[in-house]
Amino acid sequence: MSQRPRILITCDTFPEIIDFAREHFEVVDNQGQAQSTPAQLRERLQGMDGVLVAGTDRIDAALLDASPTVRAVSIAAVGYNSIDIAACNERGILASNTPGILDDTTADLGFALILAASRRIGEGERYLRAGRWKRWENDLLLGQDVHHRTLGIVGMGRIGQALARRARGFDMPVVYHNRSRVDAAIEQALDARWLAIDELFATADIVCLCLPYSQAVHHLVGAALLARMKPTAVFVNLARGGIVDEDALIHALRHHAIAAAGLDVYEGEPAINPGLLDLDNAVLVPHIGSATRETRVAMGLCAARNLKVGLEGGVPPNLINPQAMAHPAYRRG
Ligand code: 8YV
Repeated sequence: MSQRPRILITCDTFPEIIDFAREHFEVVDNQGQAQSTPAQLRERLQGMDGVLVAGTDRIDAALLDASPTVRAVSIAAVGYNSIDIAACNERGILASNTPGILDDTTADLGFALILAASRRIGEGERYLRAGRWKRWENDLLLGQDVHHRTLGIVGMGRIGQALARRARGFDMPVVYHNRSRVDAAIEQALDARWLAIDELFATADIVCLCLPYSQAVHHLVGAALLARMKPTAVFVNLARGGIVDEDALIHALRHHAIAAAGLDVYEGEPAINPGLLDLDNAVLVPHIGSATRETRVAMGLCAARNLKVGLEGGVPPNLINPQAMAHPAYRRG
């Protein structure tokens, strides 16, 4: 009988995913571990054929060299900036992700942040819980309207489009920036207008980042783009912390150069720039864009299925790097 592939699940997941994995693989499931340290990851990967990772696990060339049996890396996330794809390509290792599944859940959180930052929900709750609400005041916690305000979406992929669909219910004109314009049919359906990025920052009342991270967009949003925003504008980041120069954002918020921000992601997460913590006009949540049970289970199962197909010699449905299959180092299993 041929041996079943061995896989490592790097950290806590749901029983549905463990059950699926056990049907197909020999599994080291690591349950009870919120996260593996890099040293643990290196040790646990010894002898593994595949690995199911979370976005917090960094998969780089050195780790792959130290884990020569690994043939497939599957991330339970849409963003895969934590995986060195070029290093996977050069070693014939398949990499896959979970696109499509979390779009609506993440766009829901986007809207929650837009509303919370615009209408000062966090501030209001802190004020009330601190026992500071003594009387009705005409100008208590005045915020920014969301309805009929112009939403600027940077990154018009699946999540950006899901956000644009929600904006229609709030009667919001939508402008967007994307490296390439989306199909005219999509622009028409979403009633969305392409703008150059600096124009978008100047035009929009609410700017929301929905683009994938790459070195090319590192600190894309810094003092120059923030300076283009209106003093009443709201900034939301659903994408990756590294796209924003946090010191520049803190400066803009502290000096009320913009009205507010809603952030799900941070450059050094889970460490938070202390300057952000002092700001009353920033709504801060801990990278929970995809965090509903249904969506996280669907992401985990998708990642496990990608691994199964890849380790059986097939093309994973969400393969990121077809180049790896053409590489002499690719091992079909
Ligand atoms: C993940 C995300 O939960 O999918 C992504 O890219 O940012 C989140 O949905 C996170 O990366 C942990 O895996």
